[in-house]
Parts: sequence; C-alpha cells; structure tokens
Amino acid sequence: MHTPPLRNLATEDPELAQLIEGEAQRQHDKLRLIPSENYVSTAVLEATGSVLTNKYSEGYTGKRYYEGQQFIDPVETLAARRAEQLFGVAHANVQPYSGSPANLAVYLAFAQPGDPVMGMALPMGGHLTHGWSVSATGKWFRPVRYSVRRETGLVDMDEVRSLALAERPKIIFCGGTAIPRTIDFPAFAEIAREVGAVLAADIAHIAGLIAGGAHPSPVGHADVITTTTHKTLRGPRGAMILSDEAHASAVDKAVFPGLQGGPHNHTTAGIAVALHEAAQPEFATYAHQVVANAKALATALGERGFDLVSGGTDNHLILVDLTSKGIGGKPAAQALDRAGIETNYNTVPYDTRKPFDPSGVRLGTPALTTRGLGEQSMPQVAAWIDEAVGAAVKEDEATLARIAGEVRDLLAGYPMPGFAAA
Ligand code: DSN
Repeated sequence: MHTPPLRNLATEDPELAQLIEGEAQRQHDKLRLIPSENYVSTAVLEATGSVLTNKYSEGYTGKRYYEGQQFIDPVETLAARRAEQLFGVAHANVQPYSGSPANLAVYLAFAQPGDPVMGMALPMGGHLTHGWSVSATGKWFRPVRYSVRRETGLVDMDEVRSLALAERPKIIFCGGTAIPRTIDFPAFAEIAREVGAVLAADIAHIAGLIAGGAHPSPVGHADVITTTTHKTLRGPRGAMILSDEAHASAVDKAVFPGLQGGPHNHTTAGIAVALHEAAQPEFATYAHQVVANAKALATALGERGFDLVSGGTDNHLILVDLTSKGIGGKPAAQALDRAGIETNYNTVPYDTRKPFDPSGVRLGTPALTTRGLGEQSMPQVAAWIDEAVGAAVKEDEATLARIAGEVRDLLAGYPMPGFAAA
C-alpha cells in the first residue's frame, strides 16, 4: 500500500488511486536499475504532497509579486541555504522546474542566440540540452560537440581544448546522462578559462555522489552548476542552479522572470527535506555504497562477457553495449522489464543503430542501494541480467517470468520508502 495512504483519493477518485497503488507495487516488486531514478523518503513525499502546492510566489524571498508569503519565503530560504551549505557554494537558486529549464536558464544568462556553445554530443553521453540538434539549445545557439575516444570510451580532453580554441564557445557544458567515469572538472575549467567561456557543470546524475563525498566536486572549478534533485540526490523532481556570487544575479534573472513563472513551492519544500537528509552521515554511506554496488555489478557483468563502455564505472552508472550478445538495447530492455529488471535502452558511443533502437542499455545502482542491497547481491543481479538477455535472444518467456518471481522474492526482504507491504 502507498505510504502515506491514499485514503481520500481512494474514495474520491478510485480509478486514479488504483493507478498510483499499481505504480507503488510495481516500484516495490521491480529491480529498478535506471540510473536517473531513485526512491524518495516518506518525509519527501509528505512535503511534496502538501498544501504548498496551493500558493503562488513569483519572485524571490522578500521580493514577491503576491502577498501571503509568511511561510513560503522561509521554505525557499531554507532550501537555498541547505543547498549552499551542502555543496559549499555562495548561491543556490532552487526554483528551476527541472534539469532542462535549469540548463536553459544558463544559456539565457550567459549567451545570445546564435552564439557558439559547447557540450558533449548526446550519443556520446551528453544531454539534449547541451546543444543537441532537436533541442532548442541546438536550434537557437551554434552547438560545438565533443566526443569520447572510440578506444577508451573516455572524454577526449585534447579534442575539447582544440574545439574550444577554434570555436570560442560562450558556454562549455561538462557532465551528461550516460557518463560512467569521473568528470575532470579542473581540466574543463582550465580550458574554459583559456577561451573565456562560462563553465557549466551539469551534475544531475552525480549530485548525490558529490554531496556524499563519493565523486569530486565541481565547486571552485565550474562557474555555474546545474542539477536535478531527483536522481542520486534522492529528492523530488526539480532542479537547482548553484553558483558563486559573480554569476548569481544573472542566473536568478534568467530563471525568473527570464524563463519561469511561480516556483513550485511543494517541490521546493521536498528539495529542502532531501537536502537535510543528504547532510546526514547516513547519506555519505549511501553515496559510497551506490558506487561500490555499481563497481561490483560492473565486475560481475564483465565476468559474464558483457561489453561495458569504458570498461567499467567510477560512479553509479554502467553503459552496456549488447552488440556482442546478438541483441539490440530495446528488445533487451523490454525483456529485462518482463524479468522484473527495469533499465533503459541507450545509445553507446559511435552507435551504428538508431537512437530509438540503439545498441546499449544503461544501468545504475542508486535505487537498489536505497532499498538496502549491497555488493553481495550484485553477482546475482548480473546473473539475472545475463540469463534474461539470453532468454530474450531465444524468446524464452518462461525464463523471464521465473526471474521476475525470483526478483520479487529477493526484494520482499528490502523495504521500500513510500510503500508498506500488505
Ligand atoms: N532523463 C534523464 C536521464 O534519464 O538521464 C536526463 O534528462
């Protein structure tokens, strides 16, 4: 049962209540390996589901366009101060609705339409908003894209430097959505300084690892830092932009009134709770365990002959190229889902297949770590993935169904925040 219970919803709108209950049960029963997903605490759920959703508060604390901010102002201030303290920055804007608007605010603050902007190409592990062609950021600016080396799967910093020197981008983005290795923030900062670009570190995937001390921080290197709040950081769906004093005012103006209207105050409250949780010692333990689990899973998959981009992982994320297994990423991800193992299909660097039918799957360990699984379970997880991929090739539905049952049995021993088993 969903926790807190959906008592009123069950009476007023049973159809919707059943859908939410179904999703809660699904999240409970599945081994959730999508690296950008997690389980928030019941406290985060409560804050996010609160009456703060009723209130408009365009503007910033002390300078609003609506009256009645006696409680909203302190909520937003609390969230911002907690973010500043946790990450050690001078300024946090906690209003961006999510990661894409946060990144768009960086463009609005520091570039003009048509300016050259630089980011990692999407198929290499970057993000749509780092200048990919179908994104507004690729249409309204002049994107310059860097890659990873074909042989190593690692970012080619020589290429980044020579492209930056040639194209003189106004903004350089580092970070992305499918990067299994540590991001070299000092090296990016040196290049950005050399060409006079604003360095924007998009730490959406690794914010929780940075907060927990399990990945180096971009603070002191990047001019602005964007992050979602719902991935490894384990908060509600939202985003933040962190910066030094010099860049704070441009960022604030870009978020509001540049791009957004009223902040989502219920989300801001949930972010504040998540930041409080992330400041506790247990969170550092979780962050390190996420990485230890990912490394153990990568090792076990490697032993089973899986081809991992860059050969493994330094963080929470593993990118598997399934070409040698004789199956595409999409049918594999679909079969894994039927086996109770949730992943997403993903392009791999230099993929010869199409983005909607790519060669890889992307795996991550944040959610299973929050459930309490440790390294000792990772060989079993790898064995299930191996067996399920083999079953998918042979169209062996019985094996997939058997694995789904085994996954459910294992997870029954690991409680899920936001769900009480019947
Ligand atoms: N959708 C996010 C992810 O899964 O990485 C990126 O925006």
